[in-house]
Order: sequence, then structure tokens, then C-alpha cells
Amino acid sequence: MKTHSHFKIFKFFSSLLLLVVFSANSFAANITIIEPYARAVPGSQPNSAAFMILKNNGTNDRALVNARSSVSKVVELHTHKKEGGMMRMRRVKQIAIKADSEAVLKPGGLHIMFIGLKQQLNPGDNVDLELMFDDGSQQQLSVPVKMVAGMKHKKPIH
Ligand SMILES: [Cu+2]
Repeated sequence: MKTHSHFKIFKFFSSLLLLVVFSANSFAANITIIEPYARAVPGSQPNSAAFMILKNNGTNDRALVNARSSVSKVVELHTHKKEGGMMRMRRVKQIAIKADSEAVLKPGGLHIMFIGLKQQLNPGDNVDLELMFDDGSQQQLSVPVKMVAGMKHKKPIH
């Protein structure tokens, strides 16, 4: 039964292919992005930031190592640190996302900083954002722009 064995070989290879596709898929899906948003800013303000929860579903520690967007000249990973009684923003090389845990990016804490905005960010707009992780995987996001309560009275940070 030659045709039969050929069919068996075909079946074997197609399931192998399916397995490869499936593993590649789950590899990239180890980090879930929860409720991303970017801060709406008045037209004159040069900078903004994006916030979200990065959930690591995997068994390995991960880190966010870089981010890209077309809305600003520069995109940096930032945190807030208390220095001399003042909260200041500092650039960080990466944001750790421990295995089976999550990293919370929020106003006053870790954030993705947009420096030198090329456009206004109005509520209802969407910001393209590409996240790069330490395992080489990437995620493309479309992040909605929202008003962030309590930021209105703060002096713009340059
Ligand atoms: Cu910042």
C-alpha cells in the first residue's frame, strides 16, 4: 500500500509543521499587554507617556528593553525616583517583568516616555507603539489616548 504510507508521511510532516507554528506563536504571546493608554496633552506640551500592565504568562523572567513609536522623536523607558525630596524621572535600561508576574506602568511610576511629540495627542486618538523584549520578541500596539486625572495641574516636565 504505497499511497497509504505516503499519506502517513504527509500527515507526520504536516503535524510537525503545525507544532512549529504553534510554538512560535506561544513564544511571542508570553507577554500580555493589559489596558494600554497614552496621556492626552495640550498642543503646546512637548512630551507625553504611555502606561499599561505587562503580564508575563511564562516561566522565564522577561524584560521590556525598548519601545518605538512614530508620534515622537524619541521614545524612552522611564521611572520616577525620589531625589532630594523631589520626584524625578529617570531613564531605565529595561523594565523587568518577572515570571508569572506583572510590571505595572502608571502615572508617577514606570512609563514609556514620548519626547518631542510630532503631533497633538487628543482623547480618542490612537498611538502606534512597538514593544521589544529581551528574548527578541516584539509586539505592535495601537494605544488609545486618554485624559489622565490629576495631571492637569502639574507643571510640564521638559
Ligand atoms: Cu518620563
